[in-house]
Amino acid sequence: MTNPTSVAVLGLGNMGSALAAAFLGAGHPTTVWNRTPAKAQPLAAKGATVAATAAEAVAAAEVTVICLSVYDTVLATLDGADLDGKVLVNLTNGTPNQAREAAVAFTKRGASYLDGGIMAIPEMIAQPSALIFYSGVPETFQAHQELLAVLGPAKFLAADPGLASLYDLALLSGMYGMFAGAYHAMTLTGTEGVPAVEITELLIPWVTAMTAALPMMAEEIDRGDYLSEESSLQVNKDGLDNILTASWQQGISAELLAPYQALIARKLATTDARVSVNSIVELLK
Ligand code: FVH
Repeated sequence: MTNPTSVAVLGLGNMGSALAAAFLGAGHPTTVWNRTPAKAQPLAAKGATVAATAAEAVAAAEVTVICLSVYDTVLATLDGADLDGKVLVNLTNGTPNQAREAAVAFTKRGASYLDGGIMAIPEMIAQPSALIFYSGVPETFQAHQELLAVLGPAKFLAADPGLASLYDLALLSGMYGMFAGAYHAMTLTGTEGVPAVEITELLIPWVTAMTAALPMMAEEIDRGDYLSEESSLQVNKDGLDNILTASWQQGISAELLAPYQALIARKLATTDARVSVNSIVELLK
């Protein structure tokens, strides 16, 4: 690489360390900073420059990638740093409004701001499966797209800095819904001594097969007509009633699934029972 972009990484937790290692591996001069300095040592051994302060790290690089625990920590960490003319890429998990507020605050101080959402665990960084969403100043993304692609496929969404966080949290919502169902399944069969690993072997192909229904669901939700006949409000209410009753009879809590059943019941109270279960999204709006 001729003239590789210099980069700073603030925050060397599990994810920040993986990001810094990826930049070093790709040949970018990399300065690192962490509140607890010992975490910088493995990266120093790989060629990173260790900064004594966050401000010193920002000053040393063209692009600063931030990966701290929460947004309040990001704001406190950059307090007092000279951001004029700097590019900040904040990959800390947060809400759309936190991203928008950070963009306003850092832009006022002369920085060009990109916010990001990492759809990966640290081991996936620099692999093709490590999708990262970005939003913020489009020209800044274009200028540094190659650098950011070192971390994994980089998808730019919009100039609104809150969009990356919105997409990130939406995908995480899907993940948590799946985990909630899996916890319930493992606990329910566990009442009869079935090991969690045994039911999981059956759960994985079942849940994978069910993802085939998602595009049809999404099209119906976009149309808003709820006329498909595959899966009615009534049949899903009956199924969830059985899950709740069986859970009670087997002596376990159904609190992860009860709100789902309650939402279907609420919709059923005012809607034809043959209407598609996808219509419950109208109650979420
Ligand atoms: N790890 C993951 O799988 C997920 C994947 C998706 C994205 N997340 C988000 O990435 C952010 C960082 O996550 P992490 O896994 O690196 O988290 P930790 O290993 O716990 O490291 C936290 C870093 O934040 C520093 N820190 C915390 N509080 C402060 C503070 N008051 N002042 C300065 N730094 C602070 C901490 O420093 P230290 O404890 O080592 O001194 C770490 O550098 C996060 O938003 C995830 O949601 C990761």
